[in-house]
Amino acid sequence: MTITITAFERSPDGGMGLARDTRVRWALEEVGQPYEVRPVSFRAMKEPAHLALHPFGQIPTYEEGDLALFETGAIVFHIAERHAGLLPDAANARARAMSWMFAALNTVEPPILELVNAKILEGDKPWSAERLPLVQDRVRGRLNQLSARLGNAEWLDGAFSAGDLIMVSVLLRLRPSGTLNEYSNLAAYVARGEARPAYKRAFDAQLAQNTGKPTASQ
Ligand SMILES: N[C@@H](CCC(=O)N[C@@H](CS)C(=O)NCC(=O)O)C(=O)O
Repeated sequence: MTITITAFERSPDGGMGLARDTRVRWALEEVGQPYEVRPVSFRAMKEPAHLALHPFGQIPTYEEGDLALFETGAIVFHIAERHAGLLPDAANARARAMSWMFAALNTVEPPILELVNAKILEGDKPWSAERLPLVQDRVRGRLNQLSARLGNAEWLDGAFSAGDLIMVSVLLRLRPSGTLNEYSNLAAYVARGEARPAYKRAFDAQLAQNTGKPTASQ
């Protein structure tokens, strides 16, 4: 059955891979599932046809036969459940990998998004300079904890899993700020994620879509 995802027609990041379709593409590449992409404009995202798929008018969405999903956590989990390669077989290890997926989305991503918003959406407000250090401290608080837990390990809990896929995707959003480089183990962790062939294919595909240029692997 054909899998179709939606992505920005033109991502605001110009193809840096920070839009959330990249994590879904990455998951599909990891498990070797082909997929099609339906690009949507900002206007189309808020129109009834797209709102029927995504109640909040966002990307990405995922369609497969009768099934339509939104929210990257749910989409990646669905992919990981149905195909080998992203969740361990052992029940407890599987549950722990899911803990990391939720931790990435619920505990690590919110302060990172707050930082992104503080810079992009609130940077011109008179109180912005005063607030920014507080937001940055909240991000560093989480990164300190994550860095301490990861230590010298390659991945968060044994073999690479959907938990790492989401965590690396979330941390990548920090790259433009330079904050990631303050944590050498986290920077190396993200680099390991980016070095995975499946990530590279996903990244190249979204870049090609955003620039209109095919990449070396296409
Ligand atoms: N929690 C959602 C967030 C989705 C989201 O914020 N998507 C962004 C692109 S990365 C979007 O569509 N932004 C445009 C908008 O909200 O109007 C998920 O993980 O899927």
